[in-house]
Amino acid sequence: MFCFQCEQTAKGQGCTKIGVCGKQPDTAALQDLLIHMVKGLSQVAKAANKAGIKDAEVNRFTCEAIFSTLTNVDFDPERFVTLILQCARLRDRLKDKVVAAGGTVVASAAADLTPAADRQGMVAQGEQVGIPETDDLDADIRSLRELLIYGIKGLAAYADHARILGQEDDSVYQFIYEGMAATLNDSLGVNDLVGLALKCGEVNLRAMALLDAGNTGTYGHPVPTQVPLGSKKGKALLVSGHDLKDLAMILQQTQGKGIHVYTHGEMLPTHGYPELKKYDHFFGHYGTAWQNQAKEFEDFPGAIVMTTNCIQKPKESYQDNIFTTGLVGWPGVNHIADKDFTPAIEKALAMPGYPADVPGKTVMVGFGHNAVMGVAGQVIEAVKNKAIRHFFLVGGCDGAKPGRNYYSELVEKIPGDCVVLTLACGKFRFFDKDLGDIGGIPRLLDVGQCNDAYSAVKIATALADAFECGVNDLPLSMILSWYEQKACVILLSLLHLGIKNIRLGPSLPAFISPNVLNVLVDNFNIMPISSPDEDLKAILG
Ligand code: FSO
Ligand code: SF4
Repeated sequence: MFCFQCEQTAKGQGCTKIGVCGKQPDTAALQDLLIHMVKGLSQVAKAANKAGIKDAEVNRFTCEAIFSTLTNVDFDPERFVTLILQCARLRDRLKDKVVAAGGTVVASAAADLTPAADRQGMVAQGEQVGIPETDDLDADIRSLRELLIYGIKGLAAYADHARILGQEDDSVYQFIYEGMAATLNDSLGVNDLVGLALKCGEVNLRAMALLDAGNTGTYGHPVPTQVPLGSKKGKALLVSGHDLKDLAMILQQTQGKGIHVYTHGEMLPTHGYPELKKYDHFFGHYGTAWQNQAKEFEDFPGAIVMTTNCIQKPKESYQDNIFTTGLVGWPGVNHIADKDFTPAIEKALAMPGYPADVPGKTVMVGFGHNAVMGVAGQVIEAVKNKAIRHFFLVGGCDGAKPGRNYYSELVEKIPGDCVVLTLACGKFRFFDKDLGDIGGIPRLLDVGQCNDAYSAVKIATALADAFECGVNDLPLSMILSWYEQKACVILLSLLHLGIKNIRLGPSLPAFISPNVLNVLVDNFNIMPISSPDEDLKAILG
């Protein structure tokens, strides 16, 4: 196997024997085969688009298949076998439609590949189509193709989340096909691929706007909300991941059953949504970021549902209490495919729950674009009268590798006349710190999940409009932490917007070649994080 798509890749170079995430070589090969076949399907989908054919099932499948290969989503090889067979079936059906409509399907190895009859055969096929060695391919072309694929993985994840809430745009699907097919096109050079990567960032803004419309249209705009970190006496069910609809269904299905529902990880910001917070039994938040789940889940006295990434290998101690749903999967873990969460509810009822109330701190969530824009006048006034000196966006993923203490230290050291906006699971390094307020404006504003990065973009552009300047001229610094491919596409979106001087850590992506890094540095002045003191000095002078 060879995989270097995430930040924790082995030795900062690539996982070759087994994934640091726990991905086994056979699953890695099946994922490689699926991605290769989706490239072929994308070639056919482009021909279909030319012939005026739309196929909603292919659009949905493509996003689900790509999202399944994102880090920490699906580790179950059998599910990939099913996806590979489905890919071939949908591709061949689409080819027939194109031919019937008088269109032409270009022959290609990826679009013509027939999956082997069994899993072992598919693994062998996957081993032939993984990421090529650099000797076989120019290092910069390989780097840019992979950057584009990882950007599309993030884009497909956001498009899938949006579709689940009824928000779709054909232009998003058409770009996914264009981009995936482009990674097979040997005539494309460095400039073409850089252009496509930035276009991926642009299209992602559309996907994230759709997701924002889906989330806020269905559950209302988040409002500032105090979330308890303690627990309530009684039965307990924990929901992790990013999928608001799954959470809403769980809240509905647990109503009146004597179970308190808690959030874990990226589900924390859901407490701010009016249509979710209305449930009395939606109690509070438990635990921190994904990489701490083994310890935290072991200690949770109830059932656990993972709605999306990031899942880790469950320990034996809680293997029977954890359930997956949607695209997330782990071999041997109970999977709820039909959204009837009865098995998880029954498990929660059978488990001890909390014997007594456990007191705890509270944290504040709910500072999406609507809430922040509601106090925009106050914020602008505070900047003008110098009560607020600078804004820091400290956002992104958390992870297990050392070096991420930088982010908590940085937030602690940011002076008291500065505001910190945060989003995604990286916030758990400092989410329960009391940073106080500036004239009633909290100094730590939780914008939401990584899925809400669009909110941060909206806030930044609204501030720029108010000050009649560009985002780069604002007293705003972006200090980002990355881990998986949703973070890659958010970065591409920021670059598409022309945002400069982003600090990125804890390490730079292994798939970025030195020349590609130079392009990013020359055009965007993107830089690695250094130390909190040095970076603060450079930013604030
Ligand atoms: Fe974190 Fe995982 Fe939300 Fe990522 S839970 S790391 S960017 O999948 O999705 O922030
Ligand atoms: Fe390694 Fe990350 Fe790939 Fe897992 S997803 S195999 S940790 S590079």
